[in-house]
Amino acid sequence: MKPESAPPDEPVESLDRLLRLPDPLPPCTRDELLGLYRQMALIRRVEELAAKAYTQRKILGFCHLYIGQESVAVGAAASTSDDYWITAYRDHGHAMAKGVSARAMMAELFGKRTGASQGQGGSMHIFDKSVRFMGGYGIVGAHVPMANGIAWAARAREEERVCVCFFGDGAANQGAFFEALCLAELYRLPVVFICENNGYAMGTPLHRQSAVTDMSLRARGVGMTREQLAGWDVQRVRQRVAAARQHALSGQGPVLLEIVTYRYRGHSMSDPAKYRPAGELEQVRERNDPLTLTRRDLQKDHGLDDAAIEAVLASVEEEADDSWAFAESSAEPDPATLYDFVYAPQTTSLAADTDLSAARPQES
Ligand SMILES: Cc1ncc(C[n+]2csc(CCOP(=O)(O)OP(=O)(O)O)c2C)c(N)n1
Ligand SMILES: [Mg+2]
Repeated sequence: MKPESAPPDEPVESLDRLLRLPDPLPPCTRDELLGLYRQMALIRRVEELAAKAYTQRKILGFCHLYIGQESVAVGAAASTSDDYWITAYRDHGHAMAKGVSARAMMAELFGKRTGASQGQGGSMHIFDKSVRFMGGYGIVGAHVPMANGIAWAARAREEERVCVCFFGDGAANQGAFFEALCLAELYRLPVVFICENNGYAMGTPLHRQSAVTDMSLRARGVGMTREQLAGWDVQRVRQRVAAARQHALSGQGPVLLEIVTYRYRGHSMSDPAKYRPAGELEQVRERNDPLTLTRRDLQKDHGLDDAAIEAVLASVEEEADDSWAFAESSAEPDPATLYDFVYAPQTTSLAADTDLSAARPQES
């Protein structure tokens, strides 16, 4: 028998391999969908408060908001909650969808000791190994090869887990991205690559970065299975990420999903986003807002009334306000710990570092 890491013998028979698996999950129950709605609303509210805190200089440094894209991270989390995730600097929504609390998120943004990364990472470097959230990274495309390493380790440990790797449309034009895709397919690594195509890389629209604007086509050159889908519908994202996960775990190789979405704010807090064509944002928000669409589904398909939805939103408001108070009252990190997390502790075996439960700092 060939070792698992050996390349396939047969050449790829077709250059265009579409993800043919049907939706694997039963439709969301009422409570599941309400849970997804609440999570999206919480991410949005925490980020709205983060924007306010930023203008008050309670949050310093870079801060890239995810508002508008919530259905991608929340839909993906609904089918990969126990898998590994890695992402770029626009990471607040991913971290929270994967299980980082509003408190740990806000405290990290405020640079406090109780934050997910103990106040030493900040907005772009949220990390929580206890929920297998392997971090946000600031160098565009640089984390994509790391997804291969995580997936390789998961397979070597015989875990039934994939690595879900999120990146932007801009990152899909970066060299490390191509190299990572090439090797991931060659070694049939269990990775679900998710290109969140939000139409812009900083101020540059997609059609001015790349002659090809269907980013899922990046898969063809390496023989990878692909699919492009609209990302506004959280239930659709949940199903298609589940299908991609199933494919990747079956040993048939990784999948590249391009999920089309839109960011409502500028690239970062310092970008007024003057480059958008007039009316574009308003039109997307009107037609495709993930929260509005999910609210509509809850009312139409599950009979929820306005009062039930408003009650959920009130509890979200309370939790987000609480995260601000928690962050504000938390202590700063001890300056003596400044260099503590620059290098990982040395380990000698793959298995030595697998106790995830102890990794998380306590919120107190
Ligand atoms: C290697 C590298 N080049 C340039 C930058 C500056 N930069 C930061 S974000 C960004 C745009 C990336 O856009 P995209 O991948 O679409 O992600 P989005 O911000 O839309 O989520 C650029 C060019 C960087 N951080 N790293
Ligand atoms: Mg982008």
